[in-house]
Amino acid sequence: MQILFPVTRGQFSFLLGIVPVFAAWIYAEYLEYKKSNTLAKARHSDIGLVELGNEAVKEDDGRAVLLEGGGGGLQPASPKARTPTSSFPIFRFLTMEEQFLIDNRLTLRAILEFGFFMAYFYICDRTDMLGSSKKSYNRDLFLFLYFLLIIVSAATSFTIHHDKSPLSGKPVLYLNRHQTEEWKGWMQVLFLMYHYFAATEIYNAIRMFIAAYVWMTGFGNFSYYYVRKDFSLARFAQMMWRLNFLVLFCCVVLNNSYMLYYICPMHTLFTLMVYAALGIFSKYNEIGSVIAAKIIGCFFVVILMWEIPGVFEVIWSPFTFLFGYTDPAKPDLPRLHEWHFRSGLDRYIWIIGMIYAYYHPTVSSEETISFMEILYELVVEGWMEKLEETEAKRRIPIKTAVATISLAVGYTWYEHIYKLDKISYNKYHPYTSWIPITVYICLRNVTQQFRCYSLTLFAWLGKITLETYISQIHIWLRSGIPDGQPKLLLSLIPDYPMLNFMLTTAIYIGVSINLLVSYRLFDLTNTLKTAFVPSKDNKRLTNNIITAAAVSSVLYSLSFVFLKVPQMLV
Ligand SMILES: *[C@@H]1O[C@H](CO)[C@@H](O)[C@H](O)[C@H]1NC(C)=O
Ligand SMILES: CC(=O)N[C@H]1CO[C@H](CO)[C@@H](O)[C@@H]1O
Repeated sequence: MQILFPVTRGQFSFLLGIVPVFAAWIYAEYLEYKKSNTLAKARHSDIGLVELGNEAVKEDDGRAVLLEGGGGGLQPASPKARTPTSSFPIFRFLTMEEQFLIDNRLTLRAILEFGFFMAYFYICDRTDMLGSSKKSYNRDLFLFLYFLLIIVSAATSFTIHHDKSPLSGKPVLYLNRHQTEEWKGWMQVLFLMYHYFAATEIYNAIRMFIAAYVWMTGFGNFSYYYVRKDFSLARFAQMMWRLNFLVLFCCVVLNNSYMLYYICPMHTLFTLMVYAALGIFSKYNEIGSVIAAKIIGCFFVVILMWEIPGVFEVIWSPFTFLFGYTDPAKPDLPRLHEWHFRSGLDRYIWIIGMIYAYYHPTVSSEETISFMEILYELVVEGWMEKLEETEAKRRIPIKTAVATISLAVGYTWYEHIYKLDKISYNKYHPYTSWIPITVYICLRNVTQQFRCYSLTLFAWLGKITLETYISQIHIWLRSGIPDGQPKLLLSLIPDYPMLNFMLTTAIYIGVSINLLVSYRLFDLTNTLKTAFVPSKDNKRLTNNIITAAAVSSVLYSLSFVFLKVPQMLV
């Protein structure tokens, strides 16, 4: 195996960090094994009873640590461990405190698993151990595979949901969770296949899908923050963690820029914008005119940043280290070009998502009646209610009208906008992407029945979009060089493209699910932490952040020494 690029400091730090975790995990497994052995022995002997009692107490202690410390072992629970140094779990880790290791065995294992996947990414994309092949596009094959998946998923996972909406008890609303996840799922499949087969002819559709994701960012996050009103630091950290954890490690291990995975910075930015829009003066969110003002404010910010030439560069140039990107294939473009282009394409659609969320029935609650809501209720909800309640005879013409108008609008958009070539389409995209999204939403909920159906397979794929998006570049496709666009395919079975497609896809989906699980494990510890010690939460979070910063800088300096010294000796 040949490593194609010199090892960077980041990569070496990662290795340095993972080795002690590995050692600790082995030791923890050993301790656990020893412990269960003693327990088993104790059970078989009479004199062991006292000992058994002691063990049981210890075990309870351990559980307390787990609950209180959220598995991250963030606070000592046993009196023995309550020394000043051990308030930072990192010290307990470094001193290899036995109880700590036993309690956190599963976390250690998750970290290792994660490290293992990162190593696999590296082997696939940065060494010549596995082969690569060229992409080839065949429309027939592309459509065949896609429709095959739809048929399979319809045949095996067609589900009818009978849930009622929690607020009103009315039957399923449009845009319920199943629907948005399914929507994400089928878009994601096309998006990935577009990359795999280099289906350039559907470029405009892919732009649309990304707009739809960003729309959902606005929609989902607005609903969440509007209803839950949870603007805490913990929630914020979880959100950032969810969006950027994997991508951060991919950047370090594969020596890539953040912008190579442009979906992540883009969603992070728009999520932050929604968070800021609702978080600032959040006390007044109940007042309709405040929300209206906030939405106008969002438009204003977007117009300022993207429509006035030069402003974008001024605002973002201090962050070039983070958002800069140079494609090795196009080295002449300015560093911020990619960020400007990608974020600019979907600059408005998240606000549209917020507006839709505001008017979504689960969000607008009965107590807060503003002028806009009264208007809305009169015009749309009253109308929709009538739509559901009048007899089928009257309902059908109205629904047919809705469907016909939607189809007509959709068709007009398709003829006049979608069919444009890539460059002119991109010019219109920011201002027109709301049209097909609205058409889709209307068609998706024409009837109550339609609203209840969903394809679980797609909904399930919709849950791992972030993982599949990030890992495709390295373990399904292949970029081959740092910051390179994935122009090649990973080839495990040379000369058998379809078989290879099957195998790499299976591994790829498997890894993506595992990555999601490793997130979840961390998530779970976070949830536990928030649930069990809300008051001390922020302190721990800060502790964790400080620890993370300290550990990474120590590792980074160490790797600097390790990589420099041999060079100086030579
Ligand atoms: C907020 O948006 C991000 C990015 O799309 C998404 O991952 C997250 O689930 C959203 N949050 C909520 C609560 O919907
Ligand atoms: C036919 C029907 O009920 N369509 C509704 C689907 O959801 C959109 C979202 O706002 C409504 O506008 C439609 O009336």
